[in-house]
Amino acid sequence: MTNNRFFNHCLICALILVTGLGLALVLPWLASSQGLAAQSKVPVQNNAPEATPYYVAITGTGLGGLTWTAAFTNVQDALAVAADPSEIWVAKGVYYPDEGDGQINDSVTATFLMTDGVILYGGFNFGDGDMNDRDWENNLTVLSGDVDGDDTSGADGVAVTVTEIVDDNAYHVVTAKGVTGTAVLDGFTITAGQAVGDDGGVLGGGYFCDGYGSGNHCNPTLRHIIFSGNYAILDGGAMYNSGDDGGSSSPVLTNVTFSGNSAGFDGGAMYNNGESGQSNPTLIDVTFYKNSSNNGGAMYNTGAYGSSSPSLTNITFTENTSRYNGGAMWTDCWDGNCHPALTGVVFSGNSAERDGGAMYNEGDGGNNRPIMTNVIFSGNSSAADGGAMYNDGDDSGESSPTLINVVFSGNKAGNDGGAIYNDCERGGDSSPTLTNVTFSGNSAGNKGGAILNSVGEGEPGTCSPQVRNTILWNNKDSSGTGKISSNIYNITATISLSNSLVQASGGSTAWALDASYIDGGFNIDSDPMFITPVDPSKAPTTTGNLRLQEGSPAIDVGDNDYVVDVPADLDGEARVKDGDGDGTETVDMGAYEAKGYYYLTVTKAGTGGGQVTSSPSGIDCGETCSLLLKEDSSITLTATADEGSTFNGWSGACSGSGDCELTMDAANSVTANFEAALKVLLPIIFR
Ligand SMILES: [Ca+2]
Ligand SMILES: [Ca+2]
Ligand SMILES: [Ca+2]
Ligand SMILES: [Ca+2]
Repeated sequence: MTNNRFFNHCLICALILVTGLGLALVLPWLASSQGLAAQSKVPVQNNAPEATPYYVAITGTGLGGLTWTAAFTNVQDALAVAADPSEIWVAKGVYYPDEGDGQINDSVTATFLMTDGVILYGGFNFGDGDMNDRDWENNLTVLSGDVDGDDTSGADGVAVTVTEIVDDNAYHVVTAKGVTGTAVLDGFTITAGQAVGDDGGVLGGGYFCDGYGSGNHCNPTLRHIIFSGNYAILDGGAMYNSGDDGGSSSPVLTNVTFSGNSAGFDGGAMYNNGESGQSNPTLIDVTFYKNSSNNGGAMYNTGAYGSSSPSLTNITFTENTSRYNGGAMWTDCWDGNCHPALTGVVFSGNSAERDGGAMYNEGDGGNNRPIMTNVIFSGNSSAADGGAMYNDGDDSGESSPTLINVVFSGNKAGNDGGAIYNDCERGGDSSPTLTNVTFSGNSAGNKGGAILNSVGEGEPGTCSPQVRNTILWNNKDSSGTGKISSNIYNITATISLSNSLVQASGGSTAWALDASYIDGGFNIDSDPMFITPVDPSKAPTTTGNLRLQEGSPAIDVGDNDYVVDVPADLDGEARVKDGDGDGTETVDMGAYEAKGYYYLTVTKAGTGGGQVTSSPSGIDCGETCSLLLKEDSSITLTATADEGSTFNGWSGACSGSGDCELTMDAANSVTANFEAALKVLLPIIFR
């Protein structure tokens, strides 16, 4: 099995790099801020050692831990002596929580306990003297729950999936209780936890963060961590954050990967419990890959009677699965308040066997208002409703996300709502606000290839999504493509559309739709000319490129008022550009702003005279001293002095006295300086 194992392990290691690479194609600004490839050597973090660190190495001698040679041979012995503040430096290798003085061998309740002021660093080679020598990705430093040593994991000791766990493993590999951000874990792989015990032992196989109960908290810091192959029989396969019943649990995670974790119930990787309390974790540069559960294949947030509003920045959810709802993420806000903030997030290839292939937003009796900026939903699928997203404003609750610069591409629902299903039955409200969203290539087996809005029967609710600067084109339902119903289907609901490209609508000038489609004006109906269209009959698919070709009718026809606070598009490019070269910057429809046109202006100065010409031609100054040029185009200016003058060089966007070469990534102004030649009066000498 070694080949297979090697391949699988490489998948995990490579994922960090490959993810960055894949994103470079999809979302360059996201990838650059992620910069994962560059982080294998970790620079010195905020705190320099407060004291001589304690050292841990398998090859140590266990003589006090104050040098590498005297290093403790297990992590528990270092934790036992580390006071606040201190650091523990751990060399590569596999470490188990049942090892160390006072530990009971093979005990499933053994756990590494985090405390305030103690920073654990993994990723060293034995003998490394400098934090900069640390290489957490190559010097794998593993905290393993396989206390009885019989798992089928490979030589590196990392469980790729939970199927490698055998017999007794620790209920929680790592535990924290009542800690602040000074409890730091940095540079480890946490694997093979198996939460199958009693009481809390069924939650958080990899990391149990206990902030339960009034006045309690659990807000640790995790950096450069991989959670792989952890299991919980109930919730939170890898990590469970308990802030319920008046407590709070809001850890901060940076550069973390959750891969191959699983839960018997909810939150395959992560469960954030803010029920009657709060759980608002912060995640930056985090990857969720192939995790699974009943609901929320990767992440489950509950803010029932409380709040759960995680902040997610630069996150990928890839190929997570749920047996019921929310293939990647579920947020349950039953009688609570939830406002997850997602910025720079990619949901790709996730699936649910019921509703919400990527995301399920439950507002049942509460207020669930996620804010999603620069998000891609691509190739997700659900067996029933909402191929990418299901918004449930059931039972007088609200589920109304705000979406800005979002793509729904190649998602598929077996039943209704190929991309989004808005459910406002039983007096609920599901009225998302969509600004600069692109829907194309999505498919529903029944109705609403892109969006289905359902008030349903019985006690009616409110479904009235607001759609602006948005493209709905070539989505598919059971009636095929090219109809309004194959894009949007309303069941006694209404939808307002303005400044949008709406297929089969006739546009605002020839509105062809019934009263459930409210024409807010300036809508159009023609092929948006995507660079690579997505075939909805191929959904779920992650292929395609929904940026606009030059000459697209969606360029410069949005309304700038809707993007006043939106500085960038989905590519991180300026959100408003002059895409048609008429000198006015107007926002495009859809998630991507097409390239703009910028003026190049040439000015002549000095006492002399001359001409400035360009290649390609267009500038011939004196006569023509300004030119509108396509963004990123190149132009070369040449100055030629008149007789009796000399060219004295450029100022402004160019310098020197050679040709002026410019790339038009903004408006440019250049000055050519000509000086009159000095008149040399030759003395005439008479003899
Ligand atoms: Ca053991
Ligand atoms: Ca075992
Ligand atoms: Ca534009
Ligand atoms: Ca324009």
